[in-house]
Amino acid sequence: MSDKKVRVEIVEEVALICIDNPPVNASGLAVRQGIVAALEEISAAGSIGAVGLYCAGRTFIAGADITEFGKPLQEPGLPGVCDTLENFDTPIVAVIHGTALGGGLETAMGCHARVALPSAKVGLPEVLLGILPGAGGTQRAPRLAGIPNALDLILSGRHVAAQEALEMGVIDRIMEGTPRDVALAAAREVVAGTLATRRTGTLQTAPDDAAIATTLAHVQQKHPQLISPQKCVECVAASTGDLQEGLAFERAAFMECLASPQSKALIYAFFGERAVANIPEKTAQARDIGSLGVIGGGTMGSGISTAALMAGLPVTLIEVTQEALARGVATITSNLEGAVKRGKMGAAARDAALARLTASTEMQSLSEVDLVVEAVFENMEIKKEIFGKLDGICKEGAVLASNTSYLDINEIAAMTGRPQDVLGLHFFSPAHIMKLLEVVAGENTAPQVVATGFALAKKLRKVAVRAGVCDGFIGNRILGYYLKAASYLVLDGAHPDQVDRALEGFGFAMGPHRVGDLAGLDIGYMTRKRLAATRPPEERYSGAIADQLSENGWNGRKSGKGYFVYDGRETLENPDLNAIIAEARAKAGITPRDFSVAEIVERYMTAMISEAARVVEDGIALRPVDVDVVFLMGYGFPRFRGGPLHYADTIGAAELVRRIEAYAEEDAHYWQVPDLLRKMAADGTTFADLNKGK
Ligand code: 3H9
Repeated sequence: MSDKKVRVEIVEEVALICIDNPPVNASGLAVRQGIVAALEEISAAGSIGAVGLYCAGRTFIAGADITEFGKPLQEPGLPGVCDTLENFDTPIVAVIHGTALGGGLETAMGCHARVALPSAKVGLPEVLLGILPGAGGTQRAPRLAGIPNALDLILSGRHVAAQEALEMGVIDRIMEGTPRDVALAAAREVVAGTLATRRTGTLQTAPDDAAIATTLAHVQQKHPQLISPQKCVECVAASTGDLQEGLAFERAAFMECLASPQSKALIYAFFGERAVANIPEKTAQARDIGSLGVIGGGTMGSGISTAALMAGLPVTLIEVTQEALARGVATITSNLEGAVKRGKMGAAARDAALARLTASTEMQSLSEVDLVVEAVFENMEIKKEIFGKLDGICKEGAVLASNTSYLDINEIAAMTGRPQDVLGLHFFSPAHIMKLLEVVAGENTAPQVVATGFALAKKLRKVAVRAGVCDGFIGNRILGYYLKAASYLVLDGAHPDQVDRALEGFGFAMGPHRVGDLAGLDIGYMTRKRLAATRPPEERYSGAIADQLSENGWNGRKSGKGYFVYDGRETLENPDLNAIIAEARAKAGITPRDFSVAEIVERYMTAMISEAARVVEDGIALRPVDVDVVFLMGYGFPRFRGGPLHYADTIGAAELVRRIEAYAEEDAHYWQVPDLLRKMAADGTTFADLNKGK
């Protein structure tokens, strides 16, 4: 087998081009050069009637090689390769298997016909990386599929199944077989005249000013801060005229997006989600997980059960009473129903998932399961009792996990005679939807058990991040710290609505007070009570306003009232809130002052970054990127800012130290410069350097 990334095979009157660049056939320099060389070779061979272009391995081209972005472009560039394909004298048919994404689909659209295997998918996901299809995609997709379909593909970035792509006009035919066999058969059909070919660039895009105007308005309203969605619409609008002009317009827009901090952050996030799998335990052999036990049928337990059932695992759900068990089963059923409605599964798959569920009030039913997740409420004594029992019930080698979001895994593990089998699996609510899983390694957790946590996450289609033991692990520990900053802002003079709006303007989906109302203010209330005894006397109390809301029974959305009042889908002002705030300020002897939007964002973000730096410094997170992924996937951090520590690099350690020292003049207990940040400021390192192990 040749080690060339692009190979040519001549079979009688047709030529086959095979791209072979594992793992995903990204079109890096060698692939681009190889395609051009392959076309030259085919030209030189003469008397070829048609060319079939396909890929080896698991997928068609997954796009441009993202690792080349930011480096000087080496010719030939992908736009030029697509033009060369389109202008080639002999018709070329692209054969798509796996996924043809971004530059991959653009390559296929540069060919003269497209055939897909039934299981193939196509998409233009560039917008998710803060860029746009920059190799002719914004010009060729509307020519093939019309403006509305092209806008849908380019702005959603979704993967479209072959059948839908056929209906859209993006592909021409669906054929079964191996990619090579289909390429050969399709090329022969081109020669025989039974598969039509044409140059995409010669087609005319039908103008659709209404679709352009509506989409532009929608994009500006939904993503006001994002550059690339708006540029995508402008490029598609430019596809109704001359092809070369449209391509030049697209090129300029692409380069502008690529140079933006937004695309750098989004590309960082893409690689970050994969980098977190690089853990010390990655070479350990994960244990086989063929079945799951879940203790607790509340929101979390039911969500975890749903996720496992949807992934094809049998689940045994345990509750203390028949009534609680019935409630858990009802929640799981309704979760699965929701998945059917969202198109995530069909009715038959839902029925099969439910058939995999066993419900029991006997812990003994867990004796044969491979992994147990305890998901009862946050009470150390109850958890300890459960783990003590599990130790006596579960088979040897079973993995015993707690879904605690704060508590000490080592203390829980110590209740068993097998602490090496115990770890934390911290799911995020709703657990069948949220993609984040914190895998918490205790001091005695065996490497295979940590690896098993990661393997389970993969099975459940979640992104696992490794965390060490501390109160709140990575995410909730940092959250607990910066929520105090938000409370101090309100105590000192800002209004909760003003704080929320400032942070929503920064890019958070919701400000902290709206999130608090959504999650339930009673959670924070109970946590403050739990930690009251450990609060140092010099700490300024931040919970006075939230305490009063909870004590009034106003726990947020579920009670119709919290920081805001909820009337159906409407969020209104809470008319009693100002009096509560005034009373708390008066009690603490505070004269309120004004805060600008910039100062609110600055203080809140500096607090988040400080604690995130300490989490890295303490080794709770392996690297800064682990913190970033937790925040992007679990805490609604704006993806286009890359995560708190990627964002921190845009400010710089020296400026962050300066800010913290200035704030410390008001409150030297809360605002302390993390050692790591001070060191970084002194030696000029960045969090990006730490990610690279520098
Ligand atoms: C583009 O095309 C721009 C053009 O319009 C214009 C140009 C001028 N490049 O995800 P996986 C790596 S922008 C480089 O775990 P899966 C990935 O990091 C591009 N590397 O596999 C990982 O490495 P590692 C538009 C890439 O089976 C390994 O491959 N395209 C690229 O779960 C396996 O990946 C996209 O945005 C790449 N393009 O999923 C598609 N793609 O093993 C991006 C992947 O070291 N890719 N890698 O961690 C994907 O969505 C998924 O990778 C895919 C496979 C669905 C293809």
